[in-house]
Amino acid sequence: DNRSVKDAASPQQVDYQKVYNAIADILEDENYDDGSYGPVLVRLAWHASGTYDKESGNGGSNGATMRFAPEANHGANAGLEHARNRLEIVKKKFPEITYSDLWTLAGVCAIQEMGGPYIPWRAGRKDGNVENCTPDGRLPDGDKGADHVRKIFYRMGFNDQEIVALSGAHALGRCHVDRSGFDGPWQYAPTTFSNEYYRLLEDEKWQERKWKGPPQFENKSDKSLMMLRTDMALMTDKGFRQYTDKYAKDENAFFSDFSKAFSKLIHLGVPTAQLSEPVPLKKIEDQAP
Ligand code: DDH
Repeated sequence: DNRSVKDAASPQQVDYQKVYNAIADILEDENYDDGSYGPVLVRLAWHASGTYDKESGNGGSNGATMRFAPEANHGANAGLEHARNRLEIVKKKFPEITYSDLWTLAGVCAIQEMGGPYIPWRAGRKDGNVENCTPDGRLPDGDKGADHVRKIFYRMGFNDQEIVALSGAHALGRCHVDRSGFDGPWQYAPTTFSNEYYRLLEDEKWQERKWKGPPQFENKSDKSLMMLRTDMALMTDKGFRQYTDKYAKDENAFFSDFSKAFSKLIHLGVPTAQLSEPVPLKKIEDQAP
């Protein structure tokens, strides 16, 4: 009886703008963190995609393998259950969408709704199974330097300019002691997408924080902001610094480069033949009332 083997809906059957709007609806929650699930949804899209390895071609957002225990339990993914659980509300309303499309679409929605640029997104990712989980260690560690950052991102196929552009996502959200061990936000308005991250990197004085936790930096002026060692590398490494300078001065250049690099990230490893044309996904504020 092949009626029990239900084919996944073809990408055309889903109204992605409706899914987008449903995600936009569940971003805010005054009882969660800084009042928004936006930042953790962006981190979910990034960690689902950033496992890509260009040599073997495995990893990446196709598969949504973070649903399974080995990958869900990787240290780098601590706390992402908050994002995955929140998105169950949307998955229940739109069971036809795959998790891998939903998680990447949620990242796009969160960035756009928090004031970021439009991000081109294509549908068509398929969900995999537990055998497709990637080995631990593919995502970056915050307590390391420029060499480590390059090794991790070159493996995905990114260059120095794209690395610096992608890192601007740290305008959003914060570190949580019970997730990564690190503590605090990178900027004063952590639910607003902007180039503040680069500006603060360059304009604040940063010193090592003296505490029992892992090595991180704090701003001298009021000690309420943080930078990881990997963030500091974007200022101290010559190859990275030219782009940090550029994005600190020119938010339009940052938005444009971030949009391209983030779009590349969330399609890594997805066979082109599987993907739809880019789906126009309007911000709520740009939709007719
Ligand atoms: Fe990140 N990130 N990230 N990050 N990230 C953390 C939080 C967030 C690194 C380490 C951490 C990217 C790159 C790097 C976001 C997006 C992106 C936390 C704190 C650590 C640690 C987690 C916690 O405790 O909750 C390192 C290292 C790198 C690196 O490049 C070397 C990139 C490329 C992105 C992206 O989206 C393109 C976001 C958003 C958050 C905030 C999450 C939250 O819950 O808030």
